[in-house]
Amino acid sequence: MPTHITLVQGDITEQDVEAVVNAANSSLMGGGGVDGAIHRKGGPEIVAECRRLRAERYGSGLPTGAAVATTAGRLTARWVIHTVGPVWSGQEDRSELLASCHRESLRAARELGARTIAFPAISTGVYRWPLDDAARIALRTLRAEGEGFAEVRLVLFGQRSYDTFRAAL
Ligand code: AR6
Repeated sequence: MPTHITLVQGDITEQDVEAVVNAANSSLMGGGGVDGAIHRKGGPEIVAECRRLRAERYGSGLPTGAAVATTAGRLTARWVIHTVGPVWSGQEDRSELLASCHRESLRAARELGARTIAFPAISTGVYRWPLDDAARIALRTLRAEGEGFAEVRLVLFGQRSYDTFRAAL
């Protein structure tokens, strides 16, 4: 069965899915963009669990391309999957790390038994990855690896992101 991928324009914190993916940084302690919005709306339970994960498993931080799940606190979702996207580099090809974020997030969600998952456009904000390239990598990876999910949703913030992903799809 092909992966059921949907695109919506909107806010990742308002999605009625079981797992939402956070475009985090390796500290897992929060930040701006998607990360800030998720922690603000999800409340302090999320950062409390992140702090525990740091202490117990990721002393030197969550590596780029890896993913780990926590509670979703007050969000509608059941879980937040935190992943660390690569910072865009014009010199070095880091595509495999961006693909890995998508693959590892699906894996973490699958392990929890989630059937629906929503992704933001990882690395395309603070980390400056060009939207069209990020869209191709995200869609290719989700299509190839999203088997078994009832829905894999991409949540795009703003018209330009949405249009770029729509064209890539
Ligand atoms: N819902 C959906 N998409 C959003 C939302 C939202 N509420 N807010 C922003 N976007 P970014 P990154 C879009 O910067 O590039 C943080 O400080 C945004 O327009 O959130 O992976 C972390 O702590 C962009 O297209 O993530 C890290 O330090 C996309 O989401 C760093 O930023 C991703 O933008 C991670 O940078």
